[in-house]
Amino acid sequence: MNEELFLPGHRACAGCGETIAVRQILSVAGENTIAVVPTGCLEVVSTSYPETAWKIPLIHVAFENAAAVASGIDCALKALGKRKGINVLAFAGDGGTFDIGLQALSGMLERGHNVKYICLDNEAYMNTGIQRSSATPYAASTTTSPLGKYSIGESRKKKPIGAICIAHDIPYVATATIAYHLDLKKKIKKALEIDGPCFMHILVPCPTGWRFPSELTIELSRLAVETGVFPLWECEGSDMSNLKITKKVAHRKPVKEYLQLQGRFAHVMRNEKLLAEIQKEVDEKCAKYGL
Ligand SMILES: Cc1ncc(C[n+]2csc(CCOP(=O)(O)OP(=O)(O)O)c2C)c(N)n1
Ligand code: SF4
Repeated sequence: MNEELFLPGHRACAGCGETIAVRQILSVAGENTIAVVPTGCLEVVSTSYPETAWKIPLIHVAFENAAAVASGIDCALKALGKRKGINVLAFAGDGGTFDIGLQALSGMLERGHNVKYICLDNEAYMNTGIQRSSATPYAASTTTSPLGKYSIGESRKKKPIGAICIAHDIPYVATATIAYHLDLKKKIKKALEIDGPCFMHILVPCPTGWRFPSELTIELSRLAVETGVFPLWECEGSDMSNLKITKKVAHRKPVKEYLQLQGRFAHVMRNEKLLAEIQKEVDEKCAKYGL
């Protein structure tokens, strides 16, 4: 294993999935890496001036343009004749990826830059107070999709970001989560060996926003896979039929086991109809993926 490149002493909440993911990724990428980090929890907790948790070069960029700045770094390194052996990684939240950064991401993928774009998906805008994003799952209660007399929480389904990236016909798209760290690291290694754009969608549980005890972060990231809520797969090229499941689940657990540990779904536990609806949706998705 490489030396630790994301240091302790940062200001993330205990059990933050984002910081665990960054440690796992940097242990593979190594020190010849430039990180591009837009505004969001990761940037705020790890770069409070004059301190930094990062032992690699990092550029903090605006919320919407991680992919554009990473593209520029790719071009600049090429122009300087220094492109070989340097990894350019963009680390953005789901808000910075699914929503406001989507246009820049699409441009970067279309232009074919040699950037590995990593979306750390905690399923809401956590840094500014747990507002819903287009990655927020159906029925989750957030501050802008709150549970109420006439509301079940989030009313829309999660945006299929992986399929959107695959449609750009890029070399590699994959999902991962921190409980399956070997799967995650293998995928990062594979992406880094490719000369072209890659997109990694990483589920990172957030104790504060999902409302669960800090020590359950890894347990929840495992249950997301074991229940079929977040299947682990990889896909090379634009053909969705090339999608390969990297973690087969022999006996899928009921989705209730995942939801019941999270305060944002507490109301779902009291609503059998809603729970059955969510289970049905997960079953349909798993059938589609052949899980
Ligand atoms: C153009 C713009 N709009 C809004 C903001 C305020 N803002 C800063 S961080 C953030 C939320 C970040 O959410 P996400 O990308 O999901 O990352 P997380 O904090 O959840 O890791 C928002 C809305 C901003 N900095 N710039
Ligand atoms: S709010 Fe969530 S994502 Fe942000 S630092 Fe805390 S645990 Fe991490």
